[in-house]
Order: sequence, then C-alpha cells, then structure tokens
Amino acid sequence: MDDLRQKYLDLVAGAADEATLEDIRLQAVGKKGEVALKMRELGKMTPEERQIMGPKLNALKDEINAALAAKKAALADAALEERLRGEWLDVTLPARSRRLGTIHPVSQVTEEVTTIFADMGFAVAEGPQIEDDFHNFDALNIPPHHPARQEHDTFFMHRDEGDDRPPHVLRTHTSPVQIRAMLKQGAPLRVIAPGRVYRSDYDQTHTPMFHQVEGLAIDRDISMANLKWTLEEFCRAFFEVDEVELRFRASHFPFTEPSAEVDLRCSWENGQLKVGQGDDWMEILGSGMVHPKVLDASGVDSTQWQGFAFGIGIDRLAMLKYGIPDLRAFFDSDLRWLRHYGFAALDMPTMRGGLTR
Ligand code: 2U9
Repeated sequence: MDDLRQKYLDLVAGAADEATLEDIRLQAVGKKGEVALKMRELGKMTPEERQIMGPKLNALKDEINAALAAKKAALADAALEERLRGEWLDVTLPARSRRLGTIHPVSQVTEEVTTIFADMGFAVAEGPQIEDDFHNFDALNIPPHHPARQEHDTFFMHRDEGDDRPPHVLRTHTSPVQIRAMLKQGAPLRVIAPGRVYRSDYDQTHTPMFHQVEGLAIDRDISMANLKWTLEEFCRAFFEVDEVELRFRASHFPFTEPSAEVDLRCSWENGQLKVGQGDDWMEILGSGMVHPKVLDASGVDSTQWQGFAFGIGIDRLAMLKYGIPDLRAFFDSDLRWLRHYGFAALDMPTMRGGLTR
C-alpha cells in the first residue's frame, strides 16, 4: 500500500500536463486501475482483514484523487501565469503611427486648387460625367461639323438604330458644368468645376480619362486684367513662391474670344522645376473672355454681362509640382506607387495651415 501510494504521488508530482495527469488517473484510480484491482482482492480476504484494508484503500483512492485535483489546479495556474506573461502589454505606451492608405496626388492637387480658388470667392460646381450634345458642345459654340468636335476624340454612348437624336457623350471637358451653373444660377457667378473628363487618346502624355479644373467668373465689368490677376494669384499660391511671371499667348478656342494660352516663367535644373525665375516658359493653362454666344446659350444676356474662363489639366499640375515622371502610372493602382507619391490622409491643404506641410 505504501509503495502504491508513493508511486502515484511521485507520478502526479512529476506530471507536466493535463493529458499525463489523466493517464495517471486511469492507471491508478480508474475502473481498471491498480487501486480497483486491489479492491477486488478484498473479496478474498477475511472479514477482519477487509475491515482494515477497505478503509485504507478508500483513503488511498481519496488521497490520489486529491493529489490529481491539486496538481491539475496548479498546472492551470501555471498556464494562466505563462499566458499573462506572454500577453502583457504596457497600455501607457504612445500609439504606433500606421498609414491607412494614402491620398492620390490627383485628389491632393484637386484639393489644393479648390482651396486656393475658394479663398478667392469661387464656389465648387459639379455635373454629370455622361453629358448630352447640347451641354458638351452646342452651348459652348461647337456646332455639329465644327473641326473642334474631331479634336475632342469623343466617346459616344449607344443609340438604338433609327434613333436619330445626337448620342450622349462622356464629357470631353468640365465646361458643361459651367453651362449648367449659368442656366441654373444666372449672373453674376464665380465657380470652378474640377473633375474627370474623357477623350479617346492614349500615349505617354494622354490617358483616356484625365482631370481638369475650369474656372468661370461672370460680372458686369470683368476684364482680362481680372483674369491675369486671378491666374497670377493662383500660381503664387499653388507653387508656393512669392513672385511669378505669366506670359499670355494669343490662341483660339470656340468658347472664348479673345483666347490665350498662358505660360509660366521657370527654370529646370537637374530635372528640378523652379517657378518664377529662369529663362524657360512652361505652358500651364488655357483661358479667355467667354464668347458672347456661350453666354446667350446659357441664358446670360451678353449685352449686360461678360466674364473670363480658364481650364487647367490637374494631372499635369500634379506631375510638375510633385516631380512625377509618368502620367500612365497615375491610374495603375500600384500600391508601391501610391505609397511613394500618395499624401497622408487627414493632412488636407488649407490657406492658413499651408497647402503642403
Ligand atoms: C464656359 C466658357 C468657357 C474653359 C477653357 C481652356 C481655355 C483650355 C485646357 C487646359 C488644359 C484643357 O485640360 S486641358 O487640356 N483648357 O485651354 N478651357 S478656356 O473655357 C470655358 C469654360 C466654360 C462656359
């Protein structure tokens, strides 16, 4: 009995896990365990012997069961301790900063441009990307068969056979947004229209979808001088330099008269753009005084009102300001590109806080 007792108490003490404890339990006090075998032997004993051995065997069984339970609890405590040590963390440590995606350079520049023009009193206007022929072309003094229609490389929507109405188009510029703004709000008006536009063209400097921001200011006595100041002010703020110099070159657009393409004085040193100094000129936008026919088509009396308009390519502005070489990579959704050229979320440009920090 003493040997049996010692054997199992030693085994219990040495068990390293619950599975081993269960094996020991079966071997010792299970139905076919050693203690049970001994109990079976009670039948062969004299009543006197049985009176002594019976309680002793029961006590041994209880003692082994108690040792098993105590060891089981000790093992569970040790496991919990171990887990707590492994999962310990210092909740007073400062949080680790983690980038949750980035703001695309096109979104960043759109935000910068709208912030600058908002500061000058321009409201942001939006419109549909699928446009009708009137808003995208006719109202902008681009009648059917006008050569400008071919130059727009338009994507046309489907029309059923026999339906002779002009098809809807993917807007080729954001100008229809300003037509809609004039029709709805009338004059005076000061809006900018940023957004996606579409032209069927794809090479190193063209993608079939790209981004423009166009501006329109209508009042009784708006002149080219107002246009020039507005654009200079924009360039100073956007390129974050104190002085800029603009050059207006005569041009032609159907929707403006007179029309001008605008160049910015700059220099290129080791592929690095410097604005406001140097001997180079870089074309950055197109502009002009709104054509009287465009005002009249939009319900604004051209004998009472006049205005200026301009159009800027956002993607090219982003490439220039942030030194991004390849336009096509803009729309590849390559995560490494987005992490490299993207901007931190929540770091939105403001005139007071600075456009880029
Ligand atoms: C209305 C009247 C006139 C918008 C204008 C341009 C000149 C122009 C280009 C710049 C780069 C397009 O993205 S780009 O290729 N735009 O040169 N845009 S004037 O004139 C308007 C617009 C709306 C009602």
